[in-house]
Formats: sequence, C-alpha cells, structure tokens
Amino acid sequence: MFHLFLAASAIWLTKIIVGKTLAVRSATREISAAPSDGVLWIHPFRALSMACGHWFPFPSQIGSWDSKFRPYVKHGSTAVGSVLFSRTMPTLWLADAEGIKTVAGEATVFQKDIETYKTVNIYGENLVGTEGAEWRRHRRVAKPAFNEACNAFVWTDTVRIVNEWFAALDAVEANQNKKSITLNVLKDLAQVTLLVISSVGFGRRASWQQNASTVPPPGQLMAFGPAVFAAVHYLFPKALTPKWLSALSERMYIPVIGRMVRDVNHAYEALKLHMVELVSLSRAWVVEGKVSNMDAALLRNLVEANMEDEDAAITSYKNLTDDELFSNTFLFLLAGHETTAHSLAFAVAYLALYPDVQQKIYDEAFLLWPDGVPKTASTSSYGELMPRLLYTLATFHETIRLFPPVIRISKLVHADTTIKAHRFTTTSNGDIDNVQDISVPVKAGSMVLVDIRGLHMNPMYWGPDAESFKPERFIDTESYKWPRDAFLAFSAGPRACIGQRFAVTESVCVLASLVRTYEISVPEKLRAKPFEEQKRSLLSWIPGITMAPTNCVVSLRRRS
Ligand code: HEM
Ligand SMILES: *[C@@H]1O[C@H](CO)[C@@H](O)[C@H](O)[C@H]1NC(C)=O
Ligand SMILES: CC(=O)N[C@H]1CO[C@H](CO)[C@@H](O)[C@@H]1O
Repeated sequence: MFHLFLAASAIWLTKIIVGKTLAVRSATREISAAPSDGVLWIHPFRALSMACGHWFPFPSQIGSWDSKFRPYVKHGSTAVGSVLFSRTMPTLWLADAEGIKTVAGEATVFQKDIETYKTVNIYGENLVGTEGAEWRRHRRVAKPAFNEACNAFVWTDTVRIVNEWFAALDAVEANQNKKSITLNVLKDLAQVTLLVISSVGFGRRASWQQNASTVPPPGQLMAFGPAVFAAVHYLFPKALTPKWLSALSERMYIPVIGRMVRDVNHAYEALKLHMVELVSLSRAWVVEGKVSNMDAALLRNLVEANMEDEDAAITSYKNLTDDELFSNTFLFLLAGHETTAHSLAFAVAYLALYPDVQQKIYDEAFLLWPDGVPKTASTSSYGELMPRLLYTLATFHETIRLFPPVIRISKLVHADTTIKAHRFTTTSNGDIDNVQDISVPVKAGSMVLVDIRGLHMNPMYWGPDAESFKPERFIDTESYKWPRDAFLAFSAGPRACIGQRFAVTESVCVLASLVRTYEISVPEKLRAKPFEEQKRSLLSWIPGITMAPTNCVVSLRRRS
C-alpha cells in the first residue's frame, strides 16, 4: 500500500517537473531572438525582489538590483531574455533606448503590471496603480495642477523651507563655533521634501520648527510629519497584513505581532485623520466659492473631482470616489517626497566626494546670490533663476542617472509585437563595437522589464566611462547633445512621472542653496580612507520602494 503511494507520488512529481521543464523551455524559445539568461526564480517586480535584492540574483545575473549593464555585456545584447519560473512567463529585459521608447510609448500594447502597485493602494485606487480608462480619469484630475504656476510655488516654498532648515542647523552648538557638524542628511532632506509637497500640493504651510514637536495637534492621533513617515515606513507590513489579522489584533491580545499590527494601523489611521482635515478645509473653500484664493491646486482638483455631480461627470470624466480621493492624497504625499529625498541624499553624498563639482555649483549659485541665499523668493524667481542653474541641474540629472530611485518598470504585453534592440561586442577598454540592429518578437502574455539603471549605464549612449560621475555629460555643447532617450529616471511616454518638473525644480533649489551656504565634505572618520572606500560608504544603499541611500553622512561647515 505504502509502496503504491510512493510510486504514485514519484510519478506525480516527475510529471510536474517534466511539465515545468518543458514549459520553461517553450517559454525560452518564445523570446529566443534575444540571448537568454535563464530562469528568474524571483518575480523581479514584487516585494520579495526588494527584500532580497542585495543578494539574489547575483550581480552578474539579470534581475539583480546591482547588475548595472553587466548582463547585457555578458550576452552582447541590449535585450536579454529570461523565464519567470513561477508563471513560466517569457520575460524580456531591455537596456536599449530605441526598444524602451516603443515600450513606454505604446501604452495599449505594453500595460503597467498594476498588481505590484496594490502595495500603495492602502486607501483605495489611485493614479499610479491603475490602467486604461480608470488611469486616464485619475490623470485628468491631477494633471492640470502640475503647471508652471505650480513650479513657481515649488521654488518659493523651497526657499522658505531651506532657510528654516539652515537656521536649525546653525542652532546646533558645533556650528556656532564655526566648526562643522556631521549628520546623515537623509532625514532632514525627507523633512524638506515632505514640507514642500504638503505646502504646494495640499496648502499645509507647516514650518520646520512645527515638525520639531511630535505632540499631536488637537483632534489628531499623531503629528503630521511623523504620521507620514510612519505610514511610509510601514508600507510593506501594511500591505502584507491580511484584513482579518488587522481586525483581530484590535480586539484581542496576540503576542509579538499584535503590537506591530496595531502600530501599523495606528499610523495609517493617524494619517487618515490628517487627510480628512486637509480635505474638509478644502471642501469648505469649494463650497464657499473661494477656490480662486486657494493655491493648493492639486488638493483643489482632487476635492473638486470628488464633489463632481454625476451629470457633470458624464461629460467631464473627472470624478473621484472618497476612497480614490484619500488614496491619491496618500500617493502624492508619498511619491511627492520619497524619491526626491533619496535623489537629493545621493547628490549631497556625491558633492562631498567630488569637491570640484561642488565648486562649480558654488560658482553658479554665487553669481545668483552674492550675499547669500535670500530669506524669501518671489514667484518670478523660478523663471529667472532656474535657467541660470544649468550645472546644478546637470549634477542632479547625473546623480539620478547613476542612482535612479525607480530602477526598473515592468510592463505586460497585451498584443503580439516586435521590439527593436541591438547586438554588440565590447572592446578591452569598455567601448562598444560592431553594433547591429535586431528585432525581438514578443507575444501577448509576456513581460517586458524596462531596465532603467541598465539603460543608464549602457556605454552605447554614455560612453565607456558610463559608471563614473560626470555632470558635464548632461550639458549640451555645439558638438554634443546629451542622449535624451537614454535617460529614463522619470520614465517616459504617457505613464511618465507627473511630478518631474516639480522634483527637478525643488532639487535644483535645494542643492544650489545648500552649497551656497555650506561647504559639504566627507566626514572626519572617512577622510584618511582611500577614495573608493569613501565612495562605497557614502553611496551605500538598499533596495526598497525605491533605491534608498543608507549612509549619507557628511560634514557641513557654514561658509563665511
Ligand atoms: C526625483 C524624483 C522623482 C523620480 C525619480 C520619479 C520617478 C518616477 C517614475 C520612474 C515614475 C513611473 C513609475 C511607474 O511607471 O511605475 C513616476 C510616476 C509618478 N510620479 Fe514620480 N518621480 C519623482 C518625483 C515625483 C514627485 C515630486 C511627484 C509628485 C509631486 C511624483 C508623482 C508621481 C506620480 C503621481 C506618478 C504616477 C503617474 C502616472 O502613472 O500617471 N513623482 N515617477
Ligand atoms: C464617474 O462618472 C461617470 C458618469 O456619470 C460614471 O459612469 C462613473 O461610474 C463615475 N465613476 C466614479 C468613480 O464615480
Ligand atoms: C528633520 C528633523 O528635524 N526632524 C525632526 C522632527 O521632529 C522630531 C521630534 O523632535 C525629531 O526627532 C526629528 O529629528
């Protein structure tokens, strides 16, 4: 009897293994026009890939968070195939500007893999995690807020907030003695960027000092800043906690995880209360017909869409449910500060490591502000000053070329099509040679991974020194135009970042002001170390919702 059972199990197992092997083989054949890197054991666009991204897959393999352009060199192709094991799904990796342009541009054939974005759908559906007609409705509502008037506000608010930040830095005792202070800038930068999006997007004009209090204001569970940071911090636990567990832990004592689940829920409830407050203030403006006085255009658009009546919605297609209103509010608070803070922290680390680059930003900023950064800026400052901070802008672009917060985007293929890419050989000095066009047929049901960081390190567009930090490569000259299509930090096509100009304006303003006011350097304890080690330390990062810097510790010394 037992033998029979064993034999049956063996046959069953063999059938599964053989079946899977054949399926993987046939999936591999489906994209055989691109060289294959084999099986993908982990879905490259799910939470697990973020959790173990540092160790597995290995850096020379496709799917690693740190593979850069290596796998493409290994296979001599800007398109590399693989098969996702769990779904036996043919998966094409792309680090090719031409191919990616097609994928990003043809939004009906290549649709977002929205499953992943459920993580950020805590309160409901939103702009980042929807597709097709649903997505267009969300985008139509939010888009008009991201205009030049908004950028001008971003500039003036950033000036106000960095001034408050600098005052807090100067209040630190060491700085008063004209010594330098050493700190990890990430937390402060997250504070700056959160204050800017809260103010410009949502009309919440809190000061730096107001943050200093963690005491919840009347009617609230937590102070605003801590509530947002806690919600971001708990994003994965929140997404992974089943609703029943969440409900149960409120009712009874569950050892260890009960406490954690309650903390997570507390943060999200606290944030919801703040959002309710923002929304009801804004509703009152709309009801009283005073919207023209309200400069938080993003919140106003979201709230007006939520109040749109059914008849009007038939023609305007601009309506949002309550859940969608809160979900978008949360999304913008999150997307509007996290990526920018991470990018800025990497940029500050680079400035400490490359004093010559810092000097050029200083020179540029000194021309604008010979007497130091002004305490306030008028709404015309943005238009006047942004075009004069070209080197600062180039430095920011170069930072997010090397450390794009979003390193890859996955798209599901909805119709059979072909994608252009290139075969090549690599010379001993890292130059690309013998480039040949190829066309890779992909079938509906396959997945394409837009490998942003891979593209950013492709020597075909960026030269053999693609991995080095050189802001100059983002400055056009008479004989050189930087390769626009090979820069994808904000994605491209209809699903490109809605906040690109917002982020760039804010970042350029922060970097120029910071460098004009402080000299940034490598911290004392790293100064005697070799350059490579300083770099490894300051630029270390971990995979997360976005690529997250872990050790941006620098010294700041006030310039006289
Ligand atoms: C350096 C800063 C930033 C970077 C590198 C960045 C990057 C990106 C990327 C790559 C995407 C496409 C994501 C995907 O396809 O899944 C995206 C989308 C988006 N970003 Fe940003 N972003 C930044 C700042 C911002 C800011 C400041 C805001 C808001 C104020 C924002 C709001 C959004 C939204 C709402 C989307 C979804 C757009 C849509 O699907 O229609 N981002 N961003
Ligand atoms: C938006 O309005 C249209 C037209 O009235 C309606 O069909 C649709 O269900 C509404 N959607 C939401 C989310 O309210
Ligand atoms: C960036 C910053 O200063 N954040 C502060 C906000 O307030 C809390 C509570 O005092 C501080 O711990 C943070 O450092």
